[in-house]
Amino acid sequence: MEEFQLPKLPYDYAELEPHFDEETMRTHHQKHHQAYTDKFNAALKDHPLLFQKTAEEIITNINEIPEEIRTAVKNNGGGFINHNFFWESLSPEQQEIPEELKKLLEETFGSIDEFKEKFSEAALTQFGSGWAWLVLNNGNLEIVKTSNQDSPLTEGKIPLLNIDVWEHSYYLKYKNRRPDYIKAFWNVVNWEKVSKRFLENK
Ligand code: MN3
Repeated sequence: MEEFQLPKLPYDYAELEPHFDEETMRTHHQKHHQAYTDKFNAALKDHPLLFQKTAEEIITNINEIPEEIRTAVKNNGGGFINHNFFWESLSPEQQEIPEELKKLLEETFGSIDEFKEKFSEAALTQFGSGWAWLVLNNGNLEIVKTSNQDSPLTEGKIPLLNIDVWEHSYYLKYKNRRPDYIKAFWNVVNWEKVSKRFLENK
């Protein structure tokens, strides 16, 4: 039985400074993400066959998970994959949006600025804890929000980019200023990765 493991970050904790601070990155990864990983494994331990699936497969088909562990798996397995996805969506290097994705973003939202505005608005207006996402839904780009650790995968949508708007992702540096954290996010988006996900799933 191979348990799910907290992945290493593809950059150092301090590398996203000054946008995302080192202490937040370290706590977010080593404490919060580790806790989701541990609780996800704990929820699955009496159902060892589930360890043969990927975490994404488990969350995509959450309604097939035994009822007695479904909520724990949804919350902690969701937390596990949403954070994996978030870390990989970030980069210390400022990146341009690759051409094909850029074109579709412009066609869909009017301009890159309008896309960023709408995505930021979704992140800002997610009430309480949750995430904002850019997804592919039947080949169309859409901005969606999810509560808690829910994933668009459960609704059959393909995630391309996400932002964590749980307070633990910004409170140490930005206190209650979620808008400043969202603004900072645009400096650390890994557009190469977002584009790769888009090209693989379009
Ligand atoms: Mn988080």
